[in-house]
Amino acid sequence: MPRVIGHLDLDYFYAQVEEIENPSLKTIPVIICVYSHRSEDSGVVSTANYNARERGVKSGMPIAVAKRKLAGIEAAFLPVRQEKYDQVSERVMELVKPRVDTLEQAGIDEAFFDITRVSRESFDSATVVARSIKQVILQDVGLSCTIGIAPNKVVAKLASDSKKPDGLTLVKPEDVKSFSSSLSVDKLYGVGTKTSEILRGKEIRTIGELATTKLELLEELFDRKLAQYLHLSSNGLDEEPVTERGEAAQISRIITLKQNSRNAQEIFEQLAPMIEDVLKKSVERRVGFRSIAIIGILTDLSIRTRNRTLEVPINDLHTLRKLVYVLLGELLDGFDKELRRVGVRISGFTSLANQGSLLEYIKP
Ligand code: DGT
Ligand code: CA
Ligand code: CA
Repeated sequence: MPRVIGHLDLDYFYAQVEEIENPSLKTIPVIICVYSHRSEDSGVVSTANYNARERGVKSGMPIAVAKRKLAGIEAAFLPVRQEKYDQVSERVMELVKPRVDTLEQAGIDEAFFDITRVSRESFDSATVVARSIKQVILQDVGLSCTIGIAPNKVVAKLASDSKKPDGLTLVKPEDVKSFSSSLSVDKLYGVGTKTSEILRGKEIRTIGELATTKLELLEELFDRKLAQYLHLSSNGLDEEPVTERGEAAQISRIITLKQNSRNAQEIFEQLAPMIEDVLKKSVERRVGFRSIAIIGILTDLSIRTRNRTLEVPINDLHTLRKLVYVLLGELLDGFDKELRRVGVRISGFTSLANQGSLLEYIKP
């Protein structure tokens, strides 16, 4: 059955969130930094607005290099505010969900959606749906985003990547081949530097070249699953469903304490309903999780976290409560100030239905 699938990606996400909170930033380079706290400028650029990108600033670049590129220019270097971006992300997903058949969050600022039914299989109605999604996100949270619409996830992602920011690109079934054939192979969802290097070794640079490469050759270069995926996806074929399962990258709840405190028992009592809450959400999604974090906001508003990643996923309240209690103790050991707010976050989800998914298997 033909499908109508979308991929939505928020534009320069962390930096844009800072811009909407403080509009005076819109006219200057904004660089969101992950400080490693080893020395003043040690750390890397998480993302930057387009003003900064035009001056050569890129994600992953050392902060010191970005500073050099912007020497003499008024620019804002801001620390990552994860909790804030998580909240905005959650809100965006809430806005999109009722407008689509199925929503699958694929990262903090992106999601796949299936609109086969709401668009009645028509790419013209799909345009209307996509515009309304862009509109509601802009009106409600103030963010611009980019959407790609295509017959499947792989091509929808190629479509959204093809024109940013504030893009809307439709690739109808009959245009899939002409749209993708000249694109570089590393644009394919799941193809990282390692895979594309191996392909380059065989003079396969574009998706079109990959599409005409014999499956047997690909099977000599890669394991079978990856070879098949490369063969099909380069030919514009992808049956991967949009699933709500494995939805968000993380689930978190945070509260403000009735009064500032550093008494573990007292804090834990107030945190307990939040622990139950995140667990309930993971149960609803039918996922287990491997990472557990506790987040503390101190009286001076600085943020501290402690986390633990387990070998095996868990999904029971008893274990989660025990771990959170241990983490809370470790968190409090790290400073002498009182806590003002405290939260719990789980991530590293794995499906309990345990259906092996190709795209899970080859994480980009
Ligand atoms: P875009 O989509 O090109 O307009 O720009 P972004 O910033 O939304 O980029 P995207 O979608 O790849 O990533 C979403 C957010 O994830 C981004 O706002 C910050 C964070 N992020 C992306 N790349 C990196 C990275 O290399 N390091 C760190 N720490 N964070 C990153
Ligand atoms: Ca983005
Ligand atoms: Ca993204």
